[in-house]
Amino acid sequence: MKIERVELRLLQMPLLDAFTTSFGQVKLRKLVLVSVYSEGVVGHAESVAMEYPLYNEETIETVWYILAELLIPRLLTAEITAPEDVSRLFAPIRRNNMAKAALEGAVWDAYAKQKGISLAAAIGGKKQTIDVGVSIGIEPTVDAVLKKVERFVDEGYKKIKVKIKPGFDIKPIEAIRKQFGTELPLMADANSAYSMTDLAIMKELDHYQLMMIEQPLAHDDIIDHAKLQKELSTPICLDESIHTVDDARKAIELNSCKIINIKIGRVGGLSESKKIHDLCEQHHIPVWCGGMLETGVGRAHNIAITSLPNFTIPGDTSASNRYWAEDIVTPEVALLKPGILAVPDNPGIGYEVNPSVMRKYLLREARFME
Ligand code: OSB
Ligand code: MG
Repeated sequence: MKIERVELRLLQMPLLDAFTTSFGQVKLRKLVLVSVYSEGVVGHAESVAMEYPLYNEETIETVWYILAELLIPRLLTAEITAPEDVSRLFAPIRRNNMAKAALEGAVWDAYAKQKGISLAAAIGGKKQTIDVGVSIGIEPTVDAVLKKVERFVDEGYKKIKVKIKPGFDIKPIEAIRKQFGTELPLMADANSAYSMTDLAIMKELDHYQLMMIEQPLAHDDIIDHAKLQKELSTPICLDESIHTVDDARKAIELNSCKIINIKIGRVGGLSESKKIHDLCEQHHIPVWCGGMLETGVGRAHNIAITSLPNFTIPGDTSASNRYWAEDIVTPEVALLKPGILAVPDNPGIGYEVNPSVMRKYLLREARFME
């Protein structure tokens, strides 16, 4: 695969409504769109880093810097035969996984297009449709949460995830269970907002038959999570703590979690995502695909990875209209049936970038050639 050119674009897109987590609020989503030109095709992917280093250590600008100064120059001068070579090429550079994943993902899309197969097929996915859920941020009131849950339940989403933080945890969960019953597939995501001193709150949450509690403790912890898991019957799911297949192996060995959320960006790309998927499958740890407020480009990558068999729990890949008045892809990502997305079978990610929509949100662009 000869990589002839790489283009970076910084986009800023308004969210339909603000998304709030225990670590902060996003109203305008900034992201880096990466396009790789190779032997007659163009592959696309996006970086999921946030504007500030509050979820992980990366930011939009560190992603841009690492891509422009280190990763793209390496890729343009390397001999690669398959996308798996890209993660090996980037391995000497520590972390910066979201930067790596964006470029690796664009190469995967180009590779699949060159082969004339879907990205899902290129990584070994077999599912033709995937069940999907939706993530609901922290809202100003419990009533506002209930309204959102109602809307997404009506749209047929197969899992409802709500964000919690100290002071806004038991109340929304209790209210959701009261209105929607215990059959509703419900989980909570704490984004590292608690510590072991909050054990009493965790034990109270344990009474609500949640599918899982996601990342309750520190972003870099797998020890306390193992202690906490011993005290709870609700499965713990790790998000922030897992960056590599080795992290996943250690967390499984320590019983730090019973479920893993795989985000392609957080783990440095599709190749590493697949390794984590395969390891979890061997250990009977179900996985699901997390979201990072992606445009349709990132959603398409999430759909492709979710087509692997051990993605048995609905993820956060909702339709474009969950966040965007207009998405940068055509067609937009839309539910095939309530709570179900189709896995495209056309070459690559299966969605086209719409240049006129994309240009509306463009803040900066740069082009790199050997
Ligand atoms: O922890 O899963 C998370 C968004 C930004 C940062 C972290 C997370 C999230 C979400 C949103 O939960 C998921 C989505 O894209 O809908
Ligand atoms: Mg999370």
